[in-house]
Amino acid sequence: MPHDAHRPSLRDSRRRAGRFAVALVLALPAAVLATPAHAASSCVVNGVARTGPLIVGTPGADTISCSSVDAVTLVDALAGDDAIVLTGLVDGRVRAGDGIDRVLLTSTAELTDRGDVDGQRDPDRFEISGRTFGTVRGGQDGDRILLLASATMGPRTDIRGARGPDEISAHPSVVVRGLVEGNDDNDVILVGHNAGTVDGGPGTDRCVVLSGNPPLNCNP
Ligand SMILES: [Ca+2]
Ligand SMILES: [Ca+2]
Ligand SMILES: [Ca+2]
Repeated sequence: MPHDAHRPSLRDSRRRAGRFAVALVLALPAAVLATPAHAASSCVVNGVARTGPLIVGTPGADTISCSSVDAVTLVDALAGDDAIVLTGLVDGRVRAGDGIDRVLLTSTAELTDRGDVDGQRDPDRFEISGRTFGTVRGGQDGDRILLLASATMGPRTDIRGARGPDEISAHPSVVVRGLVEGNDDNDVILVGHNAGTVDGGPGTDRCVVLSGNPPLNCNP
């Protein structure tokens, strides 16, 4: 039958198409592997370029700026009153160490949900303008964490004053998502719209929430 005569060639072309699809799928992982998932860590410590996985300051006052901190990198400013400026993706950990530190997360920065920034000992100051989807901890002592107008938060954002009487203050245009928590001691928390959780924690805390979910564990 004439139809039968056509069948083998149709089967052949289908088989060829199938082999091509298999080849394409097999080729994909190699192409994906050839492209790095993210850029390597890139910081400048007191004017000297540094890369991961361990980027350390000195026991004195350092100036550290990072355009990328990958997931396996620890940036540790050590003691001294350090200035840390984060301008790009922060997927790893940043520790300010002892001393009165200043940490800037600029408008071009993104702290991922794995990223972790800790002021550690002494009263530190954080100025946050970027996308903040990970953890920011004031550390010991009375810290000041400021979320400026362009800052954004996500469901896994975790901003904690930790120990000491802290102030966490968000610009009214910032929508709070995730968690803002004062933790121990008498904290002050000032936010605009709360779509997440604002929690004073232990102590006599003063919380001002303009709209959204009411704060927890705060004194009126
Ligand atoms: Ca230092
Ligand atoms: Ca510190
Ligand atoms: Ca508290």
